[in-house]
Amino acid sequence: MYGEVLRTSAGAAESGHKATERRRAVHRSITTHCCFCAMGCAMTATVDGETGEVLGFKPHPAHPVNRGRQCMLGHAAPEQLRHRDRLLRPLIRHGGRLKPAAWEEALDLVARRWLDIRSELGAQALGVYSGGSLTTEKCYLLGKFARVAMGTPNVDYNGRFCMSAASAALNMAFGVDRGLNMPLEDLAEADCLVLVGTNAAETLPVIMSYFQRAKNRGARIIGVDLRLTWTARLADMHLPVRPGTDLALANGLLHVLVRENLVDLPYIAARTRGFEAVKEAVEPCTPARVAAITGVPEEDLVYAARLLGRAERAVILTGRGCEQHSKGVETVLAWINLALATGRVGRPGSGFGTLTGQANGQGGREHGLKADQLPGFRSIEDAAARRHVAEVWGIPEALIPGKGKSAYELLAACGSGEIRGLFVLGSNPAVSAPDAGNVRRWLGGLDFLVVVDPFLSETAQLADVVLPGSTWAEEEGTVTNLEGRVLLRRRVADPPRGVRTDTEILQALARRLGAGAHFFHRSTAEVFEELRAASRGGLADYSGISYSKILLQSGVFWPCPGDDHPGTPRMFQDGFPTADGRAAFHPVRYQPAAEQPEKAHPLHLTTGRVIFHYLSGNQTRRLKLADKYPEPLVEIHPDTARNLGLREGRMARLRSLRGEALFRVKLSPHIRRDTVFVPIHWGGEEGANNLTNPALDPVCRMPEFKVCAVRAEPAAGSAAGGGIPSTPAGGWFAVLKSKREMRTSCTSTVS
Ligand SMILES: Nc1nc2c(c(=O)[nH]1)N[C@H]1C(S)=C(S)[C@@H](COP(=O)(O)OP(=O)(O)OC[C@H]3O[C@@H](n4cnc5c(=O)[nH]c(N)nc54)[C@H](O)[C@@H]3O)O[C@H]1N2
Ligand SMILES: Nc1nc2c(c(=O)[nH]1)N[C@H]1C(S)=C(S)[C@@H](COP(=O)(O)OP(=O)(O)OC[C@H]3O[C@@H](n4cnc5c(=O)[nH]c(N)nc54)[C@H](O)[C@@H]3O)O[C@H]1N2
Ligand code: SF4
Ligand SMILES: [Mo]
Repeated sequence: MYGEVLRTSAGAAESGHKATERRRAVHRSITTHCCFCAMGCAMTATVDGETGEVLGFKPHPAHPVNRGRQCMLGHAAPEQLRHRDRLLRPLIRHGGRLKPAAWEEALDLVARRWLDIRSELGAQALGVYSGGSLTTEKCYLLGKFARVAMGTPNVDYNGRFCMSAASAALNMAFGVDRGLNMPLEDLAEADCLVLVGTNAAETLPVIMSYFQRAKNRGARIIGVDLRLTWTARLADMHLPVRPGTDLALANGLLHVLVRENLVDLPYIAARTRGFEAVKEAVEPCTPARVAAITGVPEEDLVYAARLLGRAERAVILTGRGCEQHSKGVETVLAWINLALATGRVGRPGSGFGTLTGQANGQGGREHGLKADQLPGFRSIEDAAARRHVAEVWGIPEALIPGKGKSAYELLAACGSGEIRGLFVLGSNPAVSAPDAGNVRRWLGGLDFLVVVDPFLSETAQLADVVLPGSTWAEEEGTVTNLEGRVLLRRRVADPPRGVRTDTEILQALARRLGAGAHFFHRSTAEVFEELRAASRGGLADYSGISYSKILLQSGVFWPCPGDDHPGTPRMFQDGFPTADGRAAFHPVRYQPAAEQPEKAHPLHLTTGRVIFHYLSGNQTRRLKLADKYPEPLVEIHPDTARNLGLREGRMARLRSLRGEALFRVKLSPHIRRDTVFVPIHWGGEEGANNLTNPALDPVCRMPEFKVCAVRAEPAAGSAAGGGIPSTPAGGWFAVLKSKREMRTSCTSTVS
């Protein structure tokens, strides 16, 4: 399936001409995987065998993840490879401006400044900030680089802003964090799907084909979102919840299920612990009370509970909508309680899962990019885990630092002066961190900021040294998709002339820091061999996975603890990896979001994605696709807009206690009247994160991206600009291959 197919191009026009004969090229087909979302769609690149030039990409017709489908982001991804904005030389700041420099000069400077900071203030004054777009090999190497080469405990990644709430809840309830603990195929087998705070139609578009298959079999779908999104339109029921109240909704549903005897008592007795405390906790969560908190009508709540409770097989899936809150962990636990009480987890076509976002959001969090973890999902505070990893790394255990600071706290430590030198590789926190105005000031005030990126990001613009990084198709490596399937991204093209791969950069810096011997890998495959060994015996055990096995099986699901082990598509069939083999219920009680609307800031603000752009936008704002959505739009209900004097296509200024931002107005009857939605893909004065609240979840340190209080007012500004993109009939699913599948049958409207 992944094999390189050699074939000769012999176009009709070429035949017969000697000159063209000579140019007959041997073309190669190389299978890789999309760099954007966590579906990990397989794509095939055709490469000129003589020149190495990439001639084109198309979705892989047979790979089981996407079977010939891809979305418009996947289609646009290859434009990055030879984009004119690519950074081709290192940049060093001189006299306030970034100027081109030679590689050796830039690398020497970076190492020298880090060594200076380290000897003056200690290694903990250095930090590493990274992201889930990187391959698992790079994540592994960077985690090791921070601890072994730089010697600092302070390494974390943007997954803290993404998956950390679900990750903590999964660990607490099931003993392990794999986003989907069942294969994607199971989703198509469900009779009821509950989609909580996910707009998969725009964020994981290809997954919609699995939902649609379930629906075609008669499955009932419940969508929980404060907007009637294209995802919610696939649903039979839309529950337009008030932002930040999903926990109350889940408890209310469980209350009804208990009352109506729709819980699975034999499953609860055999496979779980702690149900009685949860039953008690949901006792007061009557439909009337829950309706008052969530805004979801009582009868809809009861109807939804019955749909879920009576379905033979049901899956509950959460997205960032319900997770990115200061009560994110408890909210996910509340939905897990529902899945456990109805006996779903560990059964075919059933279960609970979180929809991982970034291409390698899963692999990144497994192999050592988190401040508290070592490879294989090992705790950095566990003595046996430390010994195992120290042995693989060939260093004394005492040299592995302890737990470091979480992402937002790492950035805040740049502001307080605790961190003086930061190394950013694979993230753009000047746009994507909460309360970004402050974060930009903190980053700008550092003694020494180094950024590695293929494009000059807003964070790179603040740096002292910028190193041109490679893109996904320029370096081989594995990624783990949202279902826990380890995939191999093959290298399709060489980096542009002047650019080094991320791995080469880490190796060159390690040498200069005196740690070269620990980073002496001759290939990515060698890094993978090391990480396999480091993961052996851990929860995310990759020890039985090899590149050849991935190619043979179209991906391998972890855990895969031995060479002859086939991998584990569906987990928990025989038990949970907890001390007693049971899943744990956790009683949770609703508490309001950290910030509520008040007179000066009367609206809820929520933030999220549109299909045309990816995350901080540093990659996608440059692509042709951006013409379809060139500037950020604030979605607001027409009645709310009228009261505030806001008009379609004109500008609005939003203000929160933290800052302000400008957006063009898009009227939408599909959003709650008390809430406005803005996309996150811009920085500067269009930055959603100028407004957001950095209140953190006490357990996982997730910021409250999804709800804060704002006011909105008309702003001066031209009515020109990109205009409001119109939505194609049938919604964005129209970009998927089988348009025929797209029907909507929503039964409720937004209040
Ligand atoms: N096109 C595109 N695709 C992407 C990305 C991208 O940037 N662009 N990013 C990738 C990444 S990293 C991630 S993490 C995923 C994220 O994927 P999603 O979780 O699907 O994305 P969001 O748009 O952040 O949020 C989903 C929905 O939550 C709703 N929402 C907001 N607040 C609440 C609330 O309090 N409760 C409930 N129930 N719903 C709420 C919003 O209206 C929104 O429709 O997408 C991945 N895929
Ligand atoms: N308000 C609000 N804020 C949010 C969210 C939200 O919903 N609301 N969502 C949060 C979530 S879920 C996430 S995941 C974060 C993500 O936020 P960021 O981490 O800022 O996301 P990206 O834009 O993917 O940043 C990746 C950077 O690395 C570069 N890059 C990509 N691939 C490579 C590579 O292989 N090598 C190198 N060297 N560089 C590479 C890209 O050009 C880009 O500049 O944002 C969070 N911020
Ligand atoms: S669904 Fe995700 S992985 Fe597939 S093509 Fe689109 S962005 Fe890429
Ligand atoms: Mo994410």
